[in-house]
Amino acid sequence: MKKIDELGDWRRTHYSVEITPRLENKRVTVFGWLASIREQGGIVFLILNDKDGMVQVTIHKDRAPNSILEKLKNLNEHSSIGVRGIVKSIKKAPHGAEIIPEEIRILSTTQRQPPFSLFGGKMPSIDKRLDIRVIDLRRPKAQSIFKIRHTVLKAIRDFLISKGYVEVSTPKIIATATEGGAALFPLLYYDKEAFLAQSPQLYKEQLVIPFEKVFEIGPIFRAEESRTLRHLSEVISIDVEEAFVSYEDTMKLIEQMIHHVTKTINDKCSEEMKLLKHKLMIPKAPFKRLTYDYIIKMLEKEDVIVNWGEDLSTQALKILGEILPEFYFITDWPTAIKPFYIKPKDGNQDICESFDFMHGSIELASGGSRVSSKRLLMKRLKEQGLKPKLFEYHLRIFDYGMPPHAGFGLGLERLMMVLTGQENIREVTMFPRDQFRLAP
Ligand code: AMO
Repeated sequence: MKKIDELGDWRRTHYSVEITPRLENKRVTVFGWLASIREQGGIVFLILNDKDGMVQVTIHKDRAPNSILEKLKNLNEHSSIGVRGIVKSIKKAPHGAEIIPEEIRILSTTQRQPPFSLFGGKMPSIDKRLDIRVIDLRRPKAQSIFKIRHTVLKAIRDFLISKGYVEVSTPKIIATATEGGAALFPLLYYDKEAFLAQSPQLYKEQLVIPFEKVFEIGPIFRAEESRTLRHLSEVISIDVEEAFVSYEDTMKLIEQMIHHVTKTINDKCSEEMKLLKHKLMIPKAPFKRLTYDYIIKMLEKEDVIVNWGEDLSTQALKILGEILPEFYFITDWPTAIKPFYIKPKDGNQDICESFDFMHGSIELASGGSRVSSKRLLMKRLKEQGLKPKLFEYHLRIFDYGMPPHAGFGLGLERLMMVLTGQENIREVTMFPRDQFRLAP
């Protein structure tokens, strides 16, 4: 058994990126994981990797204390270690400085090595990486993706809060389906049947009565039967709902939000974007608004037939991705293929005040003006084969002054795919869930 040291009273004084010539001759304590050990002409170079980057620890074998030489025998890559030593400037090291160690504490050793290198080389299948996801997440590319995700979430929160939206949380164990019955996860709630929420839809609509402008960033659950590059069973949804507005206003809000998010990424994540080799343009508003009718005519010219009233097939979306490699909206969908809560158009009940917000072939969000009359909502429920009685808890609210309202739900993972140029939704999800994956 290799000997493990205690953390004891050691605490970090600096992160790797802070070890610069500015600290010349200063004593520092750093922690991290051993990324590589290399020996060259009696000098051992340790590269220590922490959440921010790399630092070099240099051991001159002829001068180093015996205790350090002893420790070297026990070190292997991926061990977590602490190093206390003196900073020396050296041009070739990361950030222009290295640490000459006085003491090393080995805080864990490794039992085995991952089946891939964290710092380049050939990658195994994504499933092999996902099996040890937190190790995979140490790869610089993954670190970049999740730093950008963190920035995106903050930018969205900041944007919505600055516009007066209140952050809410709604139940994830619910009584009825909102987005169609097939994609539901049922569960036993004490002795009753319940479901995991497919969206916060009915709750966010109700919450416009007390708060008028609300948003939620939280999980939604979809029992997707197919394994694709853009579907998961658990997704983070950015849901917005607002009283006294229509879908037109909601589309404008999305434009402003996307502008703010892309600008923030360009300002704050340029290093990460460079590492991902992805260029992100700040899109010009207004984004195109193309009606469903226009889209199916456009597809017909490309020999892709979508019969009026049908959803867009995978093939149709692929073609759209080639013609429209940008942000755009598809508006005014057939009422019959949108959920019961979407408001039919005043002059033509066959189409509704709805939109899908797209980038190329990817649907990022959908939204619309909502039905605010109880009578119409009951009619729409029946038309969609749902029982108004099951929605009694929701319908009763409409007796107390439900205002006209509109909103949208935006999938964070799909937005992240577009923002970071990833093909597989799993790359932008910390612990993806799909039909075949329930762990880790
Ligand atoms: P919708 O069902 O279109 O609308 O979902 C909204 C957005 O959520 C994301 N999304 C998914 N992402 C990955 N995997 C999935 N299985 C998945 N399912 C949904 C997509 C999608 O555009 N209540 C309405 C929204 C509203 O009208 O406010 C709703 O849920 O990005």
